[in-house]
Amino acid sequence: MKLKSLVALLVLTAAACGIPSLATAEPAAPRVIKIRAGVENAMKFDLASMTAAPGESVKVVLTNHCAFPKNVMGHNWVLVAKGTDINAFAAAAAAEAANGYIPEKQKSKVIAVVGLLGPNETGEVTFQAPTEPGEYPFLCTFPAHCSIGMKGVLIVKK
Ligand SMILES: [Cu+2]
Repeated sequence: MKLKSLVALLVLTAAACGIPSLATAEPAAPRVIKIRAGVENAMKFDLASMTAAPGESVKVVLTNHCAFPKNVMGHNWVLVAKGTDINAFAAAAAAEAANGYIPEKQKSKVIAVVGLLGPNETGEVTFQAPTEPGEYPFLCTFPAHCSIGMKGVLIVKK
């Protein structure tokens, strides 16, 4: 009895102080989307299209199945703003190995990145899908991979 009233008092106090209860403070767990890169050493992702609701919390987990060393055939995953010219983006990225192939001057177009991975490495990124519906391209920015087809699209729709 005493414990119950103590708990009730604490809950009331928390509410009075504007402290959110645990249930509302806990953010929703992100939805996990697994992508495999470089299966059978092909320069592509095994997922060319994915969908998300506007503002949805998403976790992309990228695994590199390619056998070649990172500096020879690394793979990353870069999600960019709607309307980005990905060929121009990839061309600019190719010269920026020191930045993990993220073009410094086009950083503002980047929504989410899983950094460059070597063989059998896994990386992840958690982000909020854009709130504006539309098609958001993603690509691998390792030199030449995008032009060979290592790209896809995130479709944001209600
Ligand atoms: Cu790649």
